[in-house]
Amino acid sequence: MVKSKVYVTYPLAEEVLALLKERCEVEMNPENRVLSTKELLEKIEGRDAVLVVSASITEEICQAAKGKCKIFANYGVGYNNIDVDAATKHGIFVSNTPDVLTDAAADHTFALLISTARRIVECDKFVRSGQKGWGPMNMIGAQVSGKTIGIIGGGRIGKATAQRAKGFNMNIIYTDIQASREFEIATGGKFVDKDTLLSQSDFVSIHLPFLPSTKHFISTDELKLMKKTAILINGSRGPVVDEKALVEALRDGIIGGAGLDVFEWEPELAPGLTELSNVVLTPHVATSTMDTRIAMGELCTQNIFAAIDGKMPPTCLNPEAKDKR
Ligand code: 8YV
Repeated sequence: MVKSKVYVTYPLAEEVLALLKERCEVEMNPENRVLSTKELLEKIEGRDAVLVVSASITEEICQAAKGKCKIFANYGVGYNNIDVDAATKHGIFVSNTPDVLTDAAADHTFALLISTARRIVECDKFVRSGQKGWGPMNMIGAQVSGKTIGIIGGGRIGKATAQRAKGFNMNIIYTDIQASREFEIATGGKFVDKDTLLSQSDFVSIHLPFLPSTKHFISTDELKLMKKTAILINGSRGPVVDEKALVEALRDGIIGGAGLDVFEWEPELAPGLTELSNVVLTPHVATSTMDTRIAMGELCTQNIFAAIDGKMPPTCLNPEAKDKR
C-alpha cells in the first residue's frame, strides 16, 4: 500500500517521528529555523499532510496545497501563524494542540513570575562572579505569596496559572471578554475590568491569543495604570505587548519588572531590552518539557491520521473545511 506523505517543518523528537512513520512516509526539515514561503512551497508539494511548527501558512501556501493536502496540523495551541479561512476555503483541515500543553505553559509562567520577583537570574550571576557583599539587605526581591495577581485571559492556561497562584495564597483577579464561571469555580478569582486589573495587581500575567484586536493590548497607557512595583509576565504572544513601550516603562520605573517568554519580533528583541536587569527572558520555551513535546506530537499525529483516513481530526479548528473538499 502506498504510504501517505507528511512534511514536518522543524526538527522534532524521535518519538514523534517514529509514531508518524508507523503509517506515513515522513520528511522533516533538519534545520532549527523557520522555512521561508519559497522553501515551504517546494516542500509541501505532493504531501498529504503538513505538521506545522512555527511556519507561516498563508493563502499562497493553501492555494498550492489544495487538492492533495488534507491537513495542516499545527504543533501548538496558538495558531496565528495559519490563515485558517484560506485553509477552509481550499478544503484543508487545520488542527492545534490544546490541553496537552496547559500545565507546562502555566508552570513556566510561574517560573518567570518567581524568577523576576526574586531576581533569580541576577542572584545567579552574583554568586557565580564570586562577589562580596552577601547579607540580609542584598538582592531584595518582591514578595509573591499573599499578593494580587491579575490574569488577562481566563482560558485554559490563564486558569491553570491562577490555580498555581491559589497555592501561593494570592488574591486572584481576572479579565476577559466575559466572566467565566468555570474559571471562578476552579480558582476563586474575581472578574474585573481591564483598568481595575492593571491598577490593582502586583503581578499581571497575559494569556491571550494574538488577534488583530489583541495587538498591543498592553501599551504605554496600560503600563502607566500599573503599580510602579508591578511585574508583567507574558507567555502568550509577543505582539500582545508593545515591546518598545515596555522597554521605556521598565527603564523609567513606570513598572517594576517583566518576565517574557515571547517577543514582538522574535527572535529579534526591542532595542534596550537586554540591557535591563529587571527582566527575565526565555526563548519561547514555555511548553518545552519532553513530556509535553511528545504529547503535542502525539496529538498532531492523531489529527493527521484522522484526516488521511477521511475522518474528522480530534482537535480540528475548521470542521467546515470538510464541505469544501
Ligand atoms: C510552542 C506555542 O513552543 O502552543 C503554542 O501556541 O507557542 C508553543 O507551544 C510552539 O507552537 C512551537 O513553536
